[in-house]
Amino acid sequence: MFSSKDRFKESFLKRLESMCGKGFEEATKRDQYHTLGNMVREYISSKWIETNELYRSENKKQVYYLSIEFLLGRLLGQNLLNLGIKEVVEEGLKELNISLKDIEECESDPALGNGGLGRLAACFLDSLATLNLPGHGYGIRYKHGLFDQKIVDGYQVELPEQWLRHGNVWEVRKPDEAVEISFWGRIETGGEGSLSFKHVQDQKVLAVPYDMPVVGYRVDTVNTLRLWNAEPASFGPNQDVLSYKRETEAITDFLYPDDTHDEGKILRLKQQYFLVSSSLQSIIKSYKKENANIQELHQYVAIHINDTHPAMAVPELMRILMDQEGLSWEDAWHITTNTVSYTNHTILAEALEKWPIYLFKPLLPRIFMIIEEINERFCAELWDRYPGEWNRIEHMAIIAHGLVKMAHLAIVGSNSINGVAKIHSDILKNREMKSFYEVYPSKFNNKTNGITHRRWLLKANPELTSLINDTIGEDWIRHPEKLIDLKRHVYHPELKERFSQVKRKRKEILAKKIADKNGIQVDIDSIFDVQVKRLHAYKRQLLNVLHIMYLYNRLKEDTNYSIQPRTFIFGAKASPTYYYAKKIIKLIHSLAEKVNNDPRVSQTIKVVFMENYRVSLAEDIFPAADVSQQISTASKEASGTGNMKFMMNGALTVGTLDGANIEIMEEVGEDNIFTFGLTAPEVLKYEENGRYRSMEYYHHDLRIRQVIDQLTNGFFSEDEGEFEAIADSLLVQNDQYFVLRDFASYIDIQEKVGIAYQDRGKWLEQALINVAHSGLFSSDRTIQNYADGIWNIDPVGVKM
Ligand code: 26Q
Repeated sequence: MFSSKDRFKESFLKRLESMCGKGFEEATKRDQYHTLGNMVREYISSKWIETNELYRSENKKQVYYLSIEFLLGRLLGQNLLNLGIKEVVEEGLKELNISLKDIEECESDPALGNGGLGRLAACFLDSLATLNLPGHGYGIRYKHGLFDQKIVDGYQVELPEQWLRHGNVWEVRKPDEAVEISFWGRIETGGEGSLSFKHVQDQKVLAVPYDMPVVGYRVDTVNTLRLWNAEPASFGPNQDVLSYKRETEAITDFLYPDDTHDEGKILRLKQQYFLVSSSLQSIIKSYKKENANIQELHQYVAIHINDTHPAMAVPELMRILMDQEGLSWEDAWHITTNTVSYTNHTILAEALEKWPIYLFKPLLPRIFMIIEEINERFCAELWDRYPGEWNRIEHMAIIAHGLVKMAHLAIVGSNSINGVAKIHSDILKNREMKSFYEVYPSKFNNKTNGITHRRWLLKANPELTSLINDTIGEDWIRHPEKLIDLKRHVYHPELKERFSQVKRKRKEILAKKIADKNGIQVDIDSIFDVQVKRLHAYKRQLLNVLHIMYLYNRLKEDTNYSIQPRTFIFGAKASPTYYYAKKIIKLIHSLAEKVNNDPRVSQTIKVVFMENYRVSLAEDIFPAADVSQQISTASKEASGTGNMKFMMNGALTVGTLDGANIEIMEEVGEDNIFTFGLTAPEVLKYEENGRYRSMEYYHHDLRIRQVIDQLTNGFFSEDEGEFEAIADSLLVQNDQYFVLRDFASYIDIQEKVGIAYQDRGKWLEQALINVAHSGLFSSDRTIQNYADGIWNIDPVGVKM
């Protein structure tokens, strides 16, 4: 049906009638979307079946990537592209007077993640399939993904997201493969000789898998993303049926909207065990179908846990191996630790997961018993190694002070612990997890993050893709490191000119969106200066805001002050319970109001906040950016991945020496990036010696004093208390993230950016150099590193 555009048109029209019971004229856009989606799904299914059969028959090692989040983004366009049928479809539709883009926009954006960690998982799936690697995702089918953000009067309001409202063409429900999960109850110990454990009076929940195909780029491999849905298992005679139903279904109702600040909610713990237990049961079942010997599990199965959220994979695998497979503790431990590997995504102490025993033990009695045993054996080992060093042992224990420490569990129970950028992995080894590094030096390693260039370049920026193809051919798509071939051409006037046109076109597209949504007219010739990411104090959107306030003041005070016009674009969701973050959103809006309505200032600068930042919006933003703001306090951003998406689309980075910014600088060279601010060792030193005094910066720098005073003196012509909490964070609470300390150097670097932009030719060269070096940050490279260095898996050649 996709072999030619005429064939396609014919099938499409036929299918439209049979699926929607409507003629072509009556059919809505959504009807068209459903029709096309179904055709594509059918096209995928034979490859999917073939892949699964091959995995069964070849019986090679497979990896299972467990993640509480998969931030997929829309799938129709990506699947068409990966299958190599986008052009046929696009042209066929065109002849029917239908725009593919319009159809694509009918798809809801599956937002089963908060930000970086969830999006990384989605990029990894794309790379695994494309590299023909046998790797599958396991996650949760949240009924409601991350909330939709509405801005009302400058304040964030959260609305429930409803991605399943019109169904999901990409999923297949597999009720035959459902498994049962036990919560609550108690454990009866019995048996003679060898102990046995029976979980009684438990509450059972049914986990039903929904499988989604993961299509590799122009290969026949189709891997699986398995998302679990919670349903009632069976209704007992004396049960309160309604409340049981409500309680079970609640487990997969909502994604927790919390990015990095901890919320110890029992439902979240239930979600975690639900994911882990259903996934492990299903993995073991399918392993046992092909393999008689459970002792060899680790030779055929790798289980990766994306942060500590699925860390209960360690005790759960122990439980299955001992209680169900009858293995000894020693054998089970050998297999478990050789199967599980773990990625850490954060160094913020407050984000490290800890669960109170009083929540944990009653909900998961057997799992708790096993963790206690792991802890006792681990502490005994430590005692042998460090006799008498109670403090050290208590500090490293998995259970201490009434808390279960998930990171400690993950480290002890896995064979590999990796950070997500060089500096982050070094900080883990030398500071945050130093004591564990001393015990298990060989477990620690780095895997610098990456992004899939197929979504963030081929799909998001077809204009730049064509330009690259015209310049260096198409080899780079399969081998992204070959983007470096562009480097020979960056000084060619023709390439520069064409790149400039591509950027301009993409800025026009974004400008139109901004005009439609925000009612703000922005200048295409201004610098598009963008900061899009979750709102968090450590990411320092506030530093960006204070700089804009400073510019406003200068432009007001000095009519001769002339700078390159700039459009400051923000996009960010704040966790609904994060008071400070929500205040920053309000502040951005108040500032926009002030700046954009000033007849003179607004000719030079504008401020735009784009509502409901999400994957689909991101695909319009990255290609249009000139400047990428990556200004976290050094040492706090584990890696960042937006930085890579900007770079790949030819934006220049303004950044601190943090996370992967450092590796970006190493790649492009110091001349092609704008770095500023404290370094990580300087920040860590301040934190140790406590010598930072933000008040001194307030008193000694007039520019700082002016902008901070404006937060509380009615400058924004609102309630004077509105931004007091922000001013307090900077002065009364001594500015935890060193905003004032880095303020002056940020102003300097931003001034340099403005000047650099005016040398048009040079700027274009620098942008192209960034594109040329972005191949290193393809998730294909990252996944190959995981496959070789951690999972020990090889490609399986699916050929239809
Ligand atoms: C924890 C407890 C309760 C509820 C929610 C959570 C929770 C949820 C999501 C904690 C953390 C997250 C997400 C973290 C995250 O996205 N980290 C980012 O991971 C990226 C991929 O490695 C990095 O690039 C970023 O630097 C890092 O911040």
